[in-house]
Parts: sequence; C-alpha cells; structure tokens
Amino acid sequence: MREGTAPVIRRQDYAAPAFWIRRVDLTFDLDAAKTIVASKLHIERNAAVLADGAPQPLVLQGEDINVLRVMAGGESVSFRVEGNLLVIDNPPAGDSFVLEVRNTCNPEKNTQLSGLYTSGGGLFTQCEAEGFRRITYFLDRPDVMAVYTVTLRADRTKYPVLLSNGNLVAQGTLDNGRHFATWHDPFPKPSYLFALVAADLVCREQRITTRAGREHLLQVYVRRGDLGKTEHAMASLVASVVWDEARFGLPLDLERFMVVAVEDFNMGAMENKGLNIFNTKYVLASPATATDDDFAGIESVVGHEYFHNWTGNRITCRDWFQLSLKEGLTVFRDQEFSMDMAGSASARAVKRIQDVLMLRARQFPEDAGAMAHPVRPDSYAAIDNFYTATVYEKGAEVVRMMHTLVGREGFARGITLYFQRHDGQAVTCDDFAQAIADANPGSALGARLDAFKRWYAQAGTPRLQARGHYDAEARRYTLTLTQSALPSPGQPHKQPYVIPVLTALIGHDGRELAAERLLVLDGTSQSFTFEGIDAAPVPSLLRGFSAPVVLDDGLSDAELLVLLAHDSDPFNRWEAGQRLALQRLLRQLQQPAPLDAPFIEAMRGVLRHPTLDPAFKELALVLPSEGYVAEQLERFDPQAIHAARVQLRDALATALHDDWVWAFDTHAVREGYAPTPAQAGRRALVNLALHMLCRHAAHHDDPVWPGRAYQRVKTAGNMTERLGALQALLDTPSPLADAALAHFHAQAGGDALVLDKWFMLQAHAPEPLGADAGRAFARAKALLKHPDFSLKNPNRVRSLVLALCSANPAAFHRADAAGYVLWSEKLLELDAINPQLAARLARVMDRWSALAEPYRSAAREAIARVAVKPDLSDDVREIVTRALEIAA
Ligand code: B3K
Ligand code: ZN
Repeated sequence: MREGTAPVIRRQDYAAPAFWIRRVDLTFDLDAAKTIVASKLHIERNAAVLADGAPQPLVLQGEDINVLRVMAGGESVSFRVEGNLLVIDNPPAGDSFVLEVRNTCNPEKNTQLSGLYTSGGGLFTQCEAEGFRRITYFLDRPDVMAVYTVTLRADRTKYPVLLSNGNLVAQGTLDNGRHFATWHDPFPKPSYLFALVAADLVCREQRITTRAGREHLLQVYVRRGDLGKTEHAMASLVASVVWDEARFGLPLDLERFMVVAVEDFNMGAMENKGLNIFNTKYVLASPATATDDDFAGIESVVGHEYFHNWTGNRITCRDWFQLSLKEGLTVFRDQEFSMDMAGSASARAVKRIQDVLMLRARQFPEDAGAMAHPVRPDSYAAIDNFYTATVYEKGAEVVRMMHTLVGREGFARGITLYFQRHDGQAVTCDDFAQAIADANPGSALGARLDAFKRWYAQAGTPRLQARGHYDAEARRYTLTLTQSALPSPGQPHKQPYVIPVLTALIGHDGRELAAERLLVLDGTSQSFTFEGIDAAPVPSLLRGFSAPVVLDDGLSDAELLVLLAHDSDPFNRWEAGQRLALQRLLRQLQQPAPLDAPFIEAMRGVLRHPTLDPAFKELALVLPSEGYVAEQLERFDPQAIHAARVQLRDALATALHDDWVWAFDTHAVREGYAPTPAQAGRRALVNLALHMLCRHAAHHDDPVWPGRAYQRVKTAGNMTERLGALQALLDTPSPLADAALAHFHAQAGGDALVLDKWFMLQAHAPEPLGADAGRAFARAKALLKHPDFSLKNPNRVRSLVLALCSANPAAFHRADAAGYVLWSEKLLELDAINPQLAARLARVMDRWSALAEPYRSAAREAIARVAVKPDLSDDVREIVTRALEIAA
C-alpha cells in the first residue's frame, strides 16, 4: 500500500497533460467487499503537447485497486502496472481512442475514507484531492475535465438509494434482487468532483424556482430517523440558492441538487457536482441536539459547498497549487452569505469578529510555524496537507482585500468578467486576480496588481506599525504607516505588500473627527495626512480588520479606552477591549497584580451598556485565548499563560459579580427556540455569566451557582444552554460535575453528535490551578478507553484526541511529557488507519520550537520518535519532517 516516500511536487513543474479525457462512462457493480468498476474513457491526444516531440505513453494513476482488464480501441492492449501507475506505452494511433478498464476495489477495507468506502452499511465516496484513483485508473488531475455517465448496480435491499452526479436518466430492476440507476452530468468536471452514494437513506425534498423561471429539486438525504433534523440544512440550502443568484447573478444550473449526510467523513463536507456529501455534523440539527454554533456552522457549510458549484466546479483549478482559487474565494463568499443572513450591522460585525478570531487562532500560528506556506504554495509532498487555514482563511482575506480595494460593485463586475472569460475552464489564481483588476482598471487594485499578488506568494503575517502626529496649529494629523515581515521557511526576504487600511479619526470625546477613508500602503513606509482636524485624534485603524496583519498602533490605555467606548466600527471597538486585556495578560505573566479599576470599569461599561448587542458583549468580555497570548511571545510557557488567564478571568468574575448576576437574570430567552443571531447572542451572554458565577462560587465555597448549573444540565430546553451549564460546572471543583456528565451521557441516548460533544467538553475542560492540576488530562486520557470512543470515526477523534492536543494547552503541555507520549502513540495508531486525519493530529506540534523548556525539548523528542518510524504515511512524514526542520 505504501510505496516509499512520495516525491515533492513543485508548482513550477506544471505541464499540461499529454492526453485529455473528454467523456467517461462508468459502471459499478457495488459490493462492500468487492466492487467491480468498468470504465470507458474517451481519450484525446493533447495536440499542443504532441507537437513538441515523440508520441507520449499514456500514464494513468491508481491506488489500492486491482486491474482485471485493459482494452484500447476495442482490442486488448499491452500495459504495465508500476506502483501506483498504469502505463500504456503504445496507445492506439490517431487523435482519439476509447480505453476500457475493468478493476476492483474493496470499500470495506478502505479506512482512509478516501475513494469508495463504507459507513453505517452504506457506500460513499470522497475524491478530492486524489481519491478518484482509489476507485479506478484515471488522469486524476483537476485540469482534465470530462462529461460523466454513471450506472450503479447494487442489491436493492441493502442499497435502495443509488445516487451520482447530475440528473437521473434511467433506473430499473435487475436479477437477483438487484437494481440500477444511471446518472448523467452534463457539465464537464475534474475527477475530484465525482461522487456516488449507495445506501439506505430517506430524504427531505423541496422545489425551488430560479429567476429564469426554471424549477429545481433540492434533496437532503439522511438515515432513517434523522429526517426531523434536516429542516435547518434545507432552509440553509434554499437561502444559499437565492443568495448566490441575488448577490452575484449565479443561478442553480442542475435540475436536481442533492446533499447527503454521512457519519464517517474526514472533513466538513464536499462539493461534488450536484451531489454534495456532508459530515452529519453539518446537516443534522435540532434544538435538543445542536447548539447555536452548530446551527450557524450548518448554514455556512451548506452555503460554502453550494457556492462551490460556481467557484470551484464551473471554474476549477488548473493544478492543486491553485487550491485557494476555489477555497479562498468560496470561504469569502460563505462569510459574506452568513453576514447578509445575519441582518443587522451589529450581527454582521459579530460574524466578522468570529471570523477574525478563527483566523488568528488557526492561521496566524500556522504562518509563524513549521508548516508556514504561501496562499499559493510552491511545493508539497501530500496535497491533503495543504487544505489549510492559510489556503482557506488567509485566502479569503486576500479576496476580501480585493473587495475592499475595488468596492462592492467593482467586485461584482470582476466576478462577472471572471465567468465570462473562464466558465468551463481549469485556471489559476492569476486568472482570478486579473479578472477582478481588469474589471476595475482605475481602481486601487488595478494600478498595483503585481505587487498585490505578493499576498499569494509570500508566507508569514506582515507587521504594520502606525504612528500619528498631530499639529494643532496647522489642524493637521499625519499618520505614518510602516510595514515589515519576518522571514519564513525558504523565504528569508520579503517585498512590501499592498495593505488596505480603513481608517477614521475619533476625538477623545467620542466625536468623529475624520470620516472613514481607505489608505493603501504599498511601500515600506508612507505618510498620510488628514487636514482640518480640530483636536488631537485617536486613530481607528484597520477597521473591520481590513488586512490580515499584526498591527502595532502604539496607542495608550487612555486611547484604547476611547475606542472601546466610542468607535463606531464595532470590530475596532471589540479589538480595543481585547488589546487592553492582552496587555494585562502579558503583564500578569511578568508580575501578578490585581486588575486595575479603569479596565474593570470599562468592562462593566460594556456589560451594562444600554444599546450594545448581547452577542457583542459576550465577545468583548471573553479574554483573549491562551493560544493568542502564546502567539505574542517569542517563547511561551503554556502553564504560565493558563495560570495568568485563569487569574484575570476570575478577577473579572469577582469584580463584576453583581453585574454577572444581572446579566444572567435579564437575558434569558423566553420565546421558543430559534437559532437567530439575536437569540444566540443572549444565550451566549447568559452562558458566560453562568460560567463567571460558577468561578466566583468556586473561590467562595458557594454551592448555589454550581447547583443551578447542575439543574440547567438536567432541565435546559436546548443544547446551547445544556452544554453551557455543563461547561461551567466542569470548571469548578463541584462534585456535581460527575453526576452532570453521567446525566448528559444518558440523555444523549447514543446520538453520535451529542456524544461527540460529551467527549469534547471533557477534552476541553480547563485544568484546575494548584493541587488538582492534571485532573482534566487524566479524565481525557481515561476516555480513550471508553466504549463509545473509536479511532475509526473522525468526528470522535476530533472530539477527544484533537480537542485535547490542540485546544487545551495546559492539559496537553505537561512537565512530565505525558501529553506528548499520548500524542505520539495515538498518532501512530491513527496513521495506520487514516493518514489524512493522522497528519492533522501531527500538526498540533507546529509551534513546538517556540515552547519554553522543559516542553520544547520533550516535544522535539516526541516528534523525533515519530519521524524515525519506517512506515509512516506520506502525509504524516511531510508534517513531522517539516517540524524537525524548523529549529534543528
Ligand atoms: N473541497 C473540500 C475539501 C476536500 C479536502 C480534501 N482533503 C471541502 C470544501 O472545502 O468545501
Ligand atoms: Zn471549499
């Protein structure tokens, strides 16, 4: 199965294929242990490549499959199988020919969940990036686009539902209790967008009419018994179809659009043409089983996959280095969709803050660590390792900057031009940027496109320094912006970025002294002047987080307090509070001290504010995460950061005790549950208040609030409140915590997604300070032996192992290295089953070289122990090799 170490693939080496495949006819005899695939490929020589030299051999990829027969032009042809390649040295002469391949594969044994595999008695596929070759031999690369006709044959009782891409063109009965279905997808597509499903499923249906008056059928397929949990997914799908047509003029292009939920899935979902396959986590939701965040996640992932139908499927990637062409753009689109769905300006800002929190939590550390790579990477060993926060989230920020530079209308024009030029093609990030720029020749982007594209080429997070000078006599404010960039692997020196900096000036009394203006920094350092400024202003910089940079604005506490109290940009208002809190956290690491009154009063002011949204208040009152604090330091001690954060958080719990009681009492949602931003915001604030009150109680031996939390676990009417209460209780020494956990487990009644929460909650449980330290780690470690735990189900692995190792620093980074031992053991076990997921687990060590001792040495040892194993997957090998390279 493993064929030695994978060669490194380089972007510069791209060459067009020697052959195209224009049409594909596939027939599957589906069986869990042995599926037979008959494939008929209509192949055409690529005249452009042929002209360059001698006729080329035909080389197809295949992995873990057995070839039975190969015919070309209706006759048998000689071929050889070399590792994962099938080589035909002398394909038939002429411009085109038909190649027929018959092969088998074993879905049951396919624990990698790439290719054709089994889950819960059904058969499902996942082909992106290179799973199609695990089904049949093919030119498995995204620039080879073909029209597919697919016939599925299978046992009718086991597999009553037979689905593939496109439209159903025939179905019927066969001998021996079998049946068949034939699907035709009229749109040429790369093999990574192929999908099939054969399973015992039921579906929710809805018809929808697009603006052109065409009717389409939408279907959401789930297991029997889950139909009641599909309403939100369907509503999200309908909203997505309507939104893409309204905002970008992009209508649904197939008669039928299907979403299928599957329990074993390596990621969130997959945008296969007309047949999206989803992790159950992003389809199934009821108020009793899913939180507000889950509901929001479903809306955004359903949107994301649907939007891929144009950005990814109709126009796809020329090669995998261009992944951000579809992913960055589609994340941008799903973010905009969620914001438009959220409605109010405040709810939009909350979504933006959440997106930036995620960018900082995942992408910034990636950009500073062993796996740092540009949005358009230059090389890879395993492409699945590059479905990263950089390609997705930073890629989305790059698109957002273009949007900022050309404006909303200009961007829409750019998208229109992009489709005029490239519909039906496999293209590059350059083609996209060119279309946006060409549609906006006089814009801030049009004039600087080449420099702007450094965002695609250079890794690392740029630093932006801002310093202001006010000349009272001249009534002039001068702002000097300076950028710099740290070296990253293989990129010691960087050229200046084009950085859009949305800026306004605010008076110390809260008045706006200069309206918002777009400053564009495109050199190392530039000054911008504001005339007619009456009083010394506070600059509100980088509004809405207009560029993915680390900002040093040199503002004083007093100035940040002005922004926190008055900035009309809610993002910057939130950011000012976070900056104040961060400074205190960093000081606490040096020298523990009580929280100062101005900060406490500012936080009280936010909490008690008459008009701010509860959702915003909750975000503003949560201290920066331990991971974010770690990112500010050259060397970080996870235990010290954890202690500092707990101390300050508890200080806020005590200082604002009466305010938390007030917040808890006055924000209860009394209407029926709805996953709206307004209700979700109130629940979030109530949950935070309850947590704070439980922390206060923990310091005062007060059983009342833990008792109330326990009651809420038992009686809450929805999962958001139940989970919030349990989370609060788990952060206390109360003996009720165990009883509440047991109650929660029993109430789950075996529901897999609820059990995932039960595991994750414990994996995330904060480590107590003092004598009980280690309790959270011990609990999580014991759960690895729980009968409901399994390494075979990715959601379960993410809920326990990944949650512990990536999101609970104080439990994971232990002086006795027990966390690293657990990591290396589970990593190796998992690698033998599912390399893609194992590689994700490997990445939790990305930042090992910034750890303080003794963690640093112990982490390096653990990585080295893994790296010497002879039969690692290419995926894991690439990650651990890079990790050891950064600080040899
Ligand atoms: N395109 C898929 C991700 C595939 C991951 C392959 N390892 C989901 C998405 O981004 O929509
Ligand atoms: Zn995507």
